[in-house]
Amino acid sequence: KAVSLIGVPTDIGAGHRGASMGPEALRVAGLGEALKARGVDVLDRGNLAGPYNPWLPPTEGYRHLNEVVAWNVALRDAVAAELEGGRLPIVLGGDHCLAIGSITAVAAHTRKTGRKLRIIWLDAHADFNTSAITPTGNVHGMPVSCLCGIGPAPLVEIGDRKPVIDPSVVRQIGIRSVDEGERRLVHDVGLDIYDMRYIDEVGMRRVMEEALEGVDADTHLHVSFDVDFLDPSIAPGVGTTVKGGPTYREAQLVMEMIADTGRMASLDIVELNPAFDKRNQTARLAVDLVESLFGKSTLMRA
Ligand code: DIR
Ligand code: MN
Ligand code: MN
Ligand code: MN
Repeated sequence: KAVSLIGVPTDIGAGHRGASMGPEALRVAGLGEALKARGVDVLDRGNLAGPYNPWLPPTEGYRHLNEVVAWNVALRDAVAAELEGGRLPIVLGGDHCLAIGSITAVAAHTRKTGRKLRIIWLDAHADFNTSAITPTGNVHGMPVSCLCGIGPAPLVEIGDRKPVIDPSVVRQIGIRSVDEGERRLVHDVGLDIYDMRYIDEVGMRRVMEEALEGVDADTHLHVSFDVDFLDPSIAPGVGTTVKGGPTYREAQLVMEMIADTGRMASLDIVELNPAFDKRNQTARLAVDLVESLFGKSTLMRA
């Protein structure tokens, strides 16, 4: 198994500064070493470059749209190159607007190779806002809608096809914060959302069985891991904490069940914000969970 780490040090789409320090925090927490210890061939490609965050108010419903586009074009090309070379890209964010570039490359790759795409979106938020309904103008609240073809031209036309994906390939897990207009939109689009209430009612095991249903040998599984998915009591190092998230054990089960499919072929780790963290504990937790994503388990599996 060969992976490439791609650092994307920006907070261009976020509402707080500091996610730009995420890539280094993950390295300091030992992400590369942990994967190597699992027998993974790890190449750290270093960090991509892009525009500085000008920290401006929204214009026409978006903050820093041009800069968001520039970072995502760079990431799209970097992820495409890794997939082309047969390596699994791990995007070290950076805020979640970066999923636009990452998944654009992944979707194009699956079309070229004739594989089915499934996206597991781990998040407290649905990230399905538009300029008309966003309460903030922050593009990290819009990547899923943009990928589904709802958004500004330079973002919805970033791929070889518009829309980049169909909403039916997405499964969102851990959701507990959806904005007013966003609630209507995800309902109309029919987005498959396993919110915290559903997780409470049926349990994480069944949620993951449902979310992974139909994943087979022809599936490219992309995991977009927004660290604010986790309960803030164990993961304080994010800009937008929302109480009532998955516990440590629930999160481990998510990762373990994804690993069991053997189909994960690309991964984003986003929204880690060391400015809100304590002794890098959230980055270390993220590394712990990524080890499980790559097959770490207590006992040998039958
Ligand atoms: C909020 C916060 N829904 C917004 N979004 C996210 O600004 O659109 N926080 N993604 O991480
Ligand atoms: Mn491939
Ligand atoms: Mn989030
Ligand atoms: Mn997110």
